[in-house]
Amino acid sequence: KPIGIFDSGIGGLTVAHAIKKILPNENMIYFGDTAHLPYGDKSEAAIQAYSIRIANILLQKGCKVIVIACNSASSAAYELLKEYVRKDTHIINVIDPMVALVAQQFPDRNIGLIGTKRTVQSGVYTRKIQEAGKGITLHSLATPLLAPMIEEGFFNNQISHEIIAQYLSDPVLQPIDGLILACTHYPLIKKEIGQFYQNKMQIFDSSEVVALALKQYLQEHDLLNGGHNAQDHFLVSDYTESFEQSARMFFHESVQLEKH
Ligand code: DGN
Repeated sequence: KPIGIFDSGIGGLTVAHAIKKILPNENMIYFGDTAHLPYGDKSEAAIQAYSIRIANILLQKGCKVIVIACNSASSAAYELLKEYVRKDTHIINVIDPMVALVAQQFPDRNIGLIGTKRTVQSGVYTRKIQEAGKGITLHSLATPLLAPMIEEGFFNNQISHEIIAQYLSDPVLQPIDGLILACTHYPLIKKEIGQFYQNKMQIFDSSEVVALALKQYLQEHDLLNGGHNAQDHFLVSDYTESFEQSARMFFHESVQLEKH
């Protein structure tokens, strides 16, 4: 049975890539909701509707686990999806593993967070960090230009440097001892963000922790795939060249997109 992974576009490929690295034998179905990106500015109701549609497709394909590889969708639709799929399949979001990691590593500190408007306005990280009870103060800033910028292939260039510097200079983010990248697109600009802080800031991105959370779940439930010829499928709601290019960059040249 495959693992289903979805995002609005290419952001979730960072999570999918980390998953394939530690779980190479797993079959993967990746869904990029390219017809509806970016999710970050959409209403909660819209993201919930998109997520249910995608979950139905992934369930039809027999996925044993669905990873919501998007913070905006995790904050808007995780509770609903969990309720919707009930016992059929397990849902993993990108927020809980990150909160657990930060709570463990940075108790009593000031932590910054950047993400989409949907994620920041939802207040879900603030609530979950508080619930973790480790005395962490969260300083959150919505950075809505970043995901579309990355989706268009603008990173590691002068334009991205300037936009990133402008956002990270915001007073909301001072002073902080670490920074959460609360959008799955942002690992693609992690290096630039690190450079802004002269590589002296601890930067948390969710791809690896989420992959580890998935591995742990599969192990505990005896769901690991024993086979060797793992196959990956890439579904999109709209064909876009930029998505295809990114999927090929993260995976292999032979990636074929299927429209759903
Ligand atoms: N990658 C998504 C996230 O983690 O929030 C959404 C980015 C977007 O669609 N704007």
